[in-house]
Amino acid sequence: MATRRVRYPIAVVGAGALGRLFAAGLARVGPVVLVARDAQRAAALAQGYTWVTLEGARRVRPPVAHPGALPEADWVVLVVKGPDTAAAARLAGRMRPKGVLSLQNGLVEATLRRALPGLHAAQGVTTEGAYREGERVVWAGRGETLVPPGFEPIAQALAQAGFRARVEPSIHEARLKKLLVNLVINPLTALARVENGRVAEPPLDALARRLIAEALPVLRGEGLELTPREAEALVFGVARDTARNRSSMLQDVLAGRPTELETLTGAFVALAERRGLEVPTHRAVYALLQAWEQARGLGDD
Ligand code: KPL
Repeated sequence: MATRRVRYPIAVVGAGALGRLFAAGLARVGPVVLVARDAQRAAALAQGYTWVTLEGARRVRPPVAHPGALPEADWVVLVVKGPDTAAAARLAGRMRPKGVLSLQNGLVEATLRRALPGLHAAQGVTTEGAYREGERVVWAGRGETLVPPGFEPIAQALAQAGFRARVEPSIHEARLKKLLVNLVINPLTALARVENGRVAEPPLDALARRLIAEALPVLRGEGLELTPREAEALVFGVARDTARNRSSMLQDVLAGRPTELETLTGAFVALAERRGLEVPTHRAVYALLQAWEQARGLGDD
């Protein structure tokens, strides 16, 4: 006789900094399971980890699962890296959820929907800043999490857990704004090996302004109407709000892991090309980071 699987209200798929942050917070207010990449990582996480906030450090031990022993879940939150979207979405589908919400960087909704035909799946946005330091996860910058209509239970659970979270009807615009933020902060912090706040200061702010100016016509074509002033206020605002955070791309570079270069700057440069628009500064940061990845055998070739 088949044994019944445990069913959680929420599962977080992806045990990087953000996954650990959300799971630690959510575990304070209700059951949540954190799904790691494999049994070995799950076993290490099951020992617990340290969650560092401005108020201090505490030991947390949310339940952990892995692809070989998956529970069921009402709602799944995906926080894996861009290139892992399709595989993680299929995994999420095996948990028989009511809905799958991605809080990843880049524009991944099309991939998500292809991987989960007929399932309620969409992409939201988070600007929470967290990084890992060994087994510790540091909540280094309070951001905001916006979820599309239809995912109210996730917004409510996150808000109860102390995160700033709400339903955002104009989610497409929010996703494009987040993409702009990531196109500027992530490559600059990864190349200069600095925390997010430095993007709003000389000398990086000048480079940031160029990346913003080049990105705006391309993003306008996708439906984002922002003046350069508004766009700069947005990007520098996130940089300042998460000033002490290490961007996800910087964390990958420091750990010698492949970055989200292809699903962020790579995808953006390809989009600009399709629209016949020049984005030379984005191409330059792309080439520099691609060279770094290839020199370490991390890139595609
Ligand atoms: O999304 C982020 C990332 O690091 O990937 C920001 C918002 C820039 C926070 O660090």
